[in-house]
Amino acid sequence: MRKFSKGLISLVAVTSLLGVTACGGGGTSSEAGSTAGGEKPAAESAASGEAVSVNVGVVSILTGSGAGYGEAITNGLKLANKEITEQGKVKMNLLIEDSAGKQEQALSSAQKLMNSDNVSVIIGPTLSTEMNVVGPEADMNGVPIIGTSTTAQGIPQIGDYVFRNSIPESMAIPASIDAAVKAYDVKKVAIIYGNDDVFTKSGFDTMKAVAEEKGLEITTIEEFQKGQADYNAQLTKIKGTNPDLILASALYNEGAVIMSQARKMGITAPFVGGNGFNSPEVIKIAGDAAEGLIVATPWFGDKPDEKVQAFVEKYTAEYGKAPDQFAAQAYDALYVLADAIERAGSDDRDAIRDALAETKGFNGILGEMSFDEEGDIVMDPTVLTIKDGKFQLFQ
Ligand code: 1QQ
Repeated sequence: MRKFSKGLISLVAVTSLLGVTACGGGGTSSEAGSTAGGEKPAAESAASGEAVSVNVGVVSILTGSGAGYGEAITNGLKLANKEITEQGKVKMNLLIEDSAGKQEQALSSAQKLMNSDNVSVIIGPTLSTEMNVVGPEADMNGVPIIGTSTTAQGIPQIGDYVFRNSIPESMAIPASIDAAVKAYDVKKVAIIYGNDDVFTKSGFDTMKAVAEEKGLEITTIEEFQKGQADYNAQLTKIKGTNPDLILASALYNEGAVIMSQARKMGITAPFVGGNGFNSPEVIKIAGDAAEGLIVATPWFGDKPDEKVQAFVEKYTAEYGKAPDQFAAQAYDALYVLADAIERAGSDDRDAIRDALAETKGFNGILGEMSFDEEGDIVMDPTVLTIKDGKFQLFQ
């Protein structure tokens, strides 16, 4: 890991943006947004008029239990890449590898991309559990890596080459608990979480901290493992403590089954879920039992915003279904990367890393985003609920 502060670089970028604006020249905009920067290489590539060509590795879940996330992510990336290629300034060759949601496979996929395919940058992997092993390896090799769905605490802090454009659980969960507590006059909460996954554990830490901060009584804390099919023991315990609200930190497979079994047992308390629940797969698996789930997310597909609606239309036409949060985050991430590559003006790994770190005020379909000094994203979440089989604004 090379030690230099992402923050210091960002500061330089702001200064440089002011400089560019004051001169009225150059600029560093792409169709999806503009950021600070405007270093020499971008000027060179603009002058030559040639598209910068870059090999981009993608590590995503294409098979196995989290494939719904990976399908949305790779769809979002492919759509963005098609548009970016047509714009003619950056040409990205996406090399997509399956991680199957497993640490070892994610690591070997990333190693192949870095060492054999010689990619300049990696998008992914899908899970924080995977990023915890892939991130340090990419950082050690000096390969910039962008998580588009990794939301556990500490991901960008892995190293200077590690970024994400997904909002952390620590930003999403306080918003959703806050809204639920106000709406349902909550005094007592039960918590259930997966104890063998980096993301679900991190979500649990935040849920517990927020509940304590708000002075809520935690009636019980229940744990489960990935792939578990029967939650009778945990739910019986929860039911017995009669909570006003259930906080669940789970990926969609386990989360949807938990909701479904809870409703069958006659538990009526509303659920608050973390990022793992922000998928239409929850509705597909849990059906009516998914109704009333409360989540916070930077993505809302019904937002009356021209850019959002154009994306929804294009995505739906291409894939025959509406995009979810994971598709939207991946789509924005590729535009952020294209913008950085354009400013870097080359496929050099360090130049791309530095340009990424300079990203400020990028205006994408998720709204305006910046990386903070540690490479974490700064953005406002929206609180949604599942109503009539659809994610809608929670109000
Ligand atoms: C993480 C997550 C998951 C929900 C990604 C699919 O946020 O593992 O960090």
